[in-house]
Parts: sequence; C-alpha cells; structure tokens
Amino acid sequence: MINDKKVLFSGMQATGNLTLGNYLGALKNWVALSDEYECFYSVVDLHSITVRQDPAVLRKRARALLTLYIAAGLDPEKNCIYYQSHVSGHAELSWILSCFTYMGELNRMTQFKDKAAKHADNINAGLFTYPVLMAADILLFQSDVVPVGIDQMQHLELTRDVAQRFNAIYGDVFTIPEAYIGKTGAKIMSLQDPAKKMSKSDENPNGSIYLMDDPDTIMRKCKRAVTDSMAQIVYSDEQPGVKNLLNIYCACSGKTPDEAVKEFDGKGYGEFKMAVGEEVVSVLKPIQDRVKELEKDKVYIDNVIKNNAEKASYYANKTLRKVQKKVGFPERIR
Ligand code: ATP
Ligand code: LTN
Repeated sequence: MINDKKVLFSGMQATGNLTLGNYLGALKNWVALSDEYECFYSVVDLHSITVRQDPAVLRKRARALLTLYIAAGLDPEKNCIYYQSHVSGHAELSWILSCFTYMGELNRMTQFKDKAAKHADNINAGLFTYPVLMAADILLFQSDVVPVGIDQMQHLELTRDVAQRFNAIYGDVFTIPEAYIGKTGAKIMSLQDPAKKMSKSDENPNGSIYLMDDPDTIMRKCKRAVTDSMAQIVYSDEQPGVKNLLNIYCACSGKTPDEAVKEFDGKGYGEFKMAVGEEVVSVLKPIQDRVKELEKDKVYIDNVIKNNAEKASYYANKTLRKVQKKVGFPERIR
C-alpha cells in the first residue's frame, strides 16, 4: 500500500508505433484505474533492447510513448510515469530473481518462442530472461494489480510463481500481484487477418490502426477491413472479422455487443465499417491533439521525467534493500 491505496504497475515497450490494440487493451484501462490505485506506468526500454534497436529511433519512440501516456489521460502528478532505464532497481532485482527462476519455466513462455522464431539471427539471453525482468518490474513496487492484455497472462503467472517461491523461502517479502484484464478490447485482432493479434510490429500497416493515424487513414483502413460473405452483422466466432470490428466499436463507444448488433440490424458492411471508423476517430482525435500540444512543452515533459524517476527510485529502493538483506548481501556502511 502507498498512501492508503493499492499499488498498480504496468508498462509498454517503445518498439513501434502504438496501435489501437495497445490503446484499447492496455492504455484505456490504465486511465480508468488511475484514480483508484497508486500507479506506476513505465516505458520499459530495458525490455526493448531484447530486439535490436536503432538508438536514435528508440530514444525518440520512448519519449513519444511517455508523452502518449500523458495525452491519453494519465496525470503525471498523480501517476508515476517514468523510463525503466532511469531506475536501476529494475535490473538489480531482475538479477536476483533470475536466480529463483527455472530454465524450464522460461522455456515454456510462448512470447519467447514467437520472438525467437521471428528473430532467429538474434536469440539472445535477454530475450530468454525477459519475463524475469517483467517480474522484477512488478514486484519492485509491491504491486497489487497489473493491467495487461491476455497475451501477457503467462508472464504474470510466472511472476506470481517466482514471488511465491521467494516468499516461501524468505518470508513475506513480495505482494502477490493479480492481473487485470479489461472487459472489452482485451484482444483486438488485425484488420487484415482476424486470426492474428493487431500488433505494432506487423509488416502490413493496413492490419493495424496506429494511434497517430489521421482520420482519413483510419477511415480507409476500416473500410478495407477483411470481413466475409455472410452479409450479416452478428457477434459470433463464425465471423471473426465482423466480431473484431464489433469489439472495436464497443470498446470505443462503451456499448455492449448486443446493443451494437441491434443498432446495425439489416445494415450493410459498408455502413457498419464507416460507423466503426467514425467511432475510432472520435476516440483518437482528442488524444492526438493533446500529443501535439505536449510536444511543444519540452520543459514540462523533462520535469515529469526527472521527478517521476526520483519517485519511482524511492519506492524501488525500499523493496530492493529488503530483498538484498534477505538473500544475504552485506549491509551498506553509511
Ligand atoms: P509487439 O508487436 O512489439 O510484440 P504489441 O503491439 O503486441 O507489440 P506490446 O508492447 O507487447 O504490444 O503490448 C503492450 C500492451 O498492449 C500489453 O498490455 C498488451 O497486452 C496490450 N496489447 C497489445 N496488442 C494488443 C491487442 N491486439 N489487443 C489488446 N491488447 C493488446
Ligand atoms: N511484457 C509486456 C511489457 C511489460 C510489462 C511489464 C507489462 C514489461 N514489464 C510489467 C506489465 C507489467 C509486453 O510486452 N506487453
């Protein structure tokens, strides 16, 4: 608990342009939860270098992502918004936890298998131990809840297992975190292939709506979205393209699938896709405008970066010192 509130941690990688999937599956929930919890939202740049990055591009994207957190509605006075690389406790705790995590556990991680297949020329040890660093992120702040998309559940289970293993040996050191999966938008699929997750690293830009896409681009991508030849708007697994568009529509408008299906009863796919596009534009446009405003205020963003790194380090060090003591590292001489 911090300030009588439960603690929430989440993070995103600055490895591409964020998509509507990232917003609806993660960022939107973060904003909704930010009053109830003491929140830490990190730009997890340590994770990003598990895949080769151009340094200048990574730096630029990391700043854009941090700005986007604020633009999406996270108040940096109330929420700790910071770069993971500015808080050394992440890497330090990660090392310790790696000594409490089994190779067999990491071998089972599907994200590792996917990324190793995709980057066969660079299957580095960091890619393999990535989930340990994620566990360290979460446990460093004694987090109670972690809002993520369904794809991250396996990493969260591992985090809980490692924390429980550590606690069983050393006593109650870590809070055991719970995942928080949003009701709508937990898995937004590609507009070009509804069997595939909408992803910022997709090579086909038409499959994803990017958060900074202009309204014309958004409308065009929605119009071109893959559907089927059944010519009916129902919420069913038989029609994954239509179902995905309904999910997007509902997550953006706050309507339920039942309400949406009634609304589009008897209407054609063309009209339906236009309505989806308009709903997406109405959600993204205000965020884009705010990003443009914030980008002009360098001093403000710099202050957020500095102050929040200090705040995060303070809480991170509290946990880290406790853990170091438990495992038997010598006390610091002051
Ligand atoms: P990459 O393509 O680089 O693997 P990604 O687009 O899958 O990236 P992540 O950085 O892995 O995104 O995820 C950031 C957050 O967004 C996570 O909480 C993840 O669960 C969520 N998320 C990512 N894609 C989707 C999606 N299509 N639908 C819902 N949530 C998503
Ligand atoms: N692995 C996550 C990003 C991430 C994260 C975290 C999410 C790193 N550390 C801690 C929640 C909590 C991803 O790829 N989406």
